[in-house]
Amino acid sequence: MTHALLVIDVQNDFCPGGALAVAGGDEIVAGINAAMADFDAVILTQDWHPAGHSSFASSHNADPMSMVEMPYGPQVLWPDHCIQGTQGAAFHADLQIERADLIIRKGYNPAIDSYSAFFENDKTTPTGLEGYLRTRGIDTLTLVGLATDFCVNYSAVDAAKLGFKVSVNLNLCRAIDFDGSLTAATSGMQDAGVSLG
Ligand code: VGL
Ligand code: ZN
Repeated sequence: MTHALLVIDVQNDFCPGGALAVAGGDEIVAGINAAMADFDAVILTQDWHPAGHSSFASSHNADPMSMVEMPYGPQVLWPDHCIQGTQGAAFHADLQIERADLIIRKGYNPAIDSYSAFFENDKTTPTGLEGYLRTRGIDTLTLVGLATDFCVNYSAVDAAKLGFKVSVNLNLCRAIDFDGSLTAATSGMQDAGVSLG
């Protein structure tokens, strides 16, 4: 077994004071740093949107947290966040990014959002992470980070569907919890065979 820690989107915009702040988002950083030594590999994801991204409410003259129908399905419209090169897109200053073997960016395609670390929201365009994991012989993943009900959830479910053995350490995650999203995510992960701890 080769076991990687997959750290999802621990970025300033998802922490208190950020553009899409997740309550308690900064509380998990010390625990994630401490966990890194227990794994064969550490991989970070970074939400990385161009200005004017199609997932931004401001691009549709709509209210943040409203819904829109995209060619690939329904999409939540978010406040502008994690814009490439900004402080909001940077990792939390205390996160030990020097320990990462790989940093994978997602959400850079202006027309498609990407919650999952494996596929964009069209569910078909790969990010390349699967190939990286397989060529390194990584077969087991533990996910931590932000947000439990969006990027952690989508990444965990895709990883399980791809045949990886997947667990989510919920103590080292925090949720947006919008409109029932956390309850839906929890049952979706369980149905996909993700172990929740
Ligand atoms: C995320 C909403 C929009 C996340 C990213 O990291 O969970 N959520 N972009
Ligand atoms: Zn995003």
